[in-house]
Amino acid sequence: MLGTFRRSILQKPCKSYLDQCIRAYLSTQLQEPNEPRVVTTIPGPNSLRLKQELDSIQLSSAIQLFVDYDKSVGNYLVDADGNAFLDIYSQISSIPLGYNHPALVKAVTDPKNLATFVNRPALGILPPKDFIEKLKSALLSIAPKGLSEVQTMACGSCSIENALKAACFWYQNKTRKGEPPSALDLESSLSNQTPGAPKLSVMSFKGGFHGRTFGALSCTHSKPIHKLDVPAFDWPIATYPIYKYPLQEHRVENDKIDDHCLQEVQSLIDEYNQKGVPVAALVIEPIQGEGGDNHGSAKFFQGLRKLCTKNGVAFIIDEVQTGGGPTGKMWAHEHFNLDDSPDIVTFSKKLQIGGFFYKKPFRPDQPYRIFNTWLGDPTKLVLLEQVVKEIKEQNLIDNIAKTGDYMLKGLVTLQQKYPNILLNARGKGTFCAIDFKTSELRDQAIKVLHKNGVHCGGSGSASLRVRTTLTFNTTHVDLFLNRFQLSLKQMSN
Ligand code: PSZ
Repeated sequence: MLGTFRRSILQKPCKSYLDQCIRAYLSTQLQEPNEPRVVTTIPGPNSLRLKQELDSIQLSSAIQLFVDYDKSVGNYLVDADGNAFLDIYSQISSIPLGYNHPALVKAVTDPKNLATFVNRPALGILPPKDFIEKLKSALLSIAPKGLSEVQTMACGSCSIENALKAACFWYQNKTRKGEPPSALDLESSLSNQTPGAPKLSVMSFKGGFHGRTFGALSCTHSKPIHKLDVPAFDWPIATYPIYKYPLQEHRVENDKIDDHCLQEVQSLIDEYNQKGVPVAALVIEPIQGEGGDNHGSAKFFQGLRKLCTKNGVAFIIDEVQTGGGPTGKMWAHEHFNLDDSPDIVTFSKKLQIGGFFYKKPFRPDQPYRIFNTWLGDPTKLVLLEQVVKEIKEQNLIDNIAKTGDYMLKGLVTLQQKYPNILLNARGKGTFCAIDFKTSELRDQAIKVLHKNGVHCGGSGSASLRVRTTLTFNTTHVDLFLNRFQLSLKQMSN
């Protein structure tokens, strides 16, 4: 595909400046290498030098590597020192097709998209004339069942922020029985007082991650460093089920864990209602991505849907990390066979643009209630349109379901070979993880894997997480498992 496209452009006579740019860019494109290539210590000298330089401008201690994005291709990330890593982390799960995918290069270099890239509009007031067409082809064509409307946003955190606001509007509209807000409501809201700024709460879950902005941060409970020194809402925090693995050997115990967690949700709703801070919304990840790859069962999510309906609570599923195919379905909550859809589903990452799908009653009743300058970015819809086309034409979700099954089997085999180091292999699609006996071992494994040419990351306190693109295939899995086994062997010596 890359080859055909590149050839077709390179063989044409070079007409315009844009043509020249495209040619120059495409002539630098590489094919995926056959395997990782590590030529320096990790991080290499160039990464270290750049990191030092950056540190004179800003805190740079989270930087792992500086990247050569011109040379990175497909599932291979090439760093500033020329090391080519097999990338099983894909920019914290946010690369859908791989680096420099030809369909995206083509869209960006297509003159008909030029004005979209040059002129960033304020989407809420002056959207481009093809905005509806783009929303339909890029977003509504993959909307979760039952959710007919969509609002775009710039990132995951602001999608959560605005989804929470939409839920509060909906809740207060019910409380007012559809009547317009009173003069007192309006006036008191300005000084953060009731009734205009009502005492409402949002339930979230231990270990959950929903972003770092102020409201979202009150729903985030994965690491103290995210929350330290920031005032937080006193909102209910329920227990996310943490199962015993392998699941099939612990059905009865895990079933009880689900029952216990669901009972706790109902008790917290009752408690906060009694306190006069009713629960307007419940927000949860289908798989806790940052908190350690914790998987809730279908039964648990079915129970939550019922409890939310019964108690008049908005049911928000945060698919910022799971949405867009990595679990082997477009939306991870499709694994749960819910009787009724969630009320709101948030997205970002693999979908390139942030936002949320919602049921009609969650549409704000007046303009400017969900609003900001950009409300996303239509250039990301241009990219997403191509991503969705590629997902459909290349059956990428099926690819991930199959590749993921193959990967999980491999992880289980490694876990059996290294029972003193590994446990709890789990996953849906290629959204897989495996635990280490200690967080030190996990951190060491990530370093050794890098030395062996695999770019990866952790989640929770002792998990290695796999977050591939949608083009990851069984050949990539073999390479990863091979390097993982080598790393485990080196760690055991
Ligand atoms: O450390 C961080 O800030 C990270 S590491 C991974 C994320 C954030 N994920 C973002 C995320 C998410 O996984 C879920 C389930 N919900 C919301 C967010 C926030 O999205 P962003 O980062 O786009 O604001």
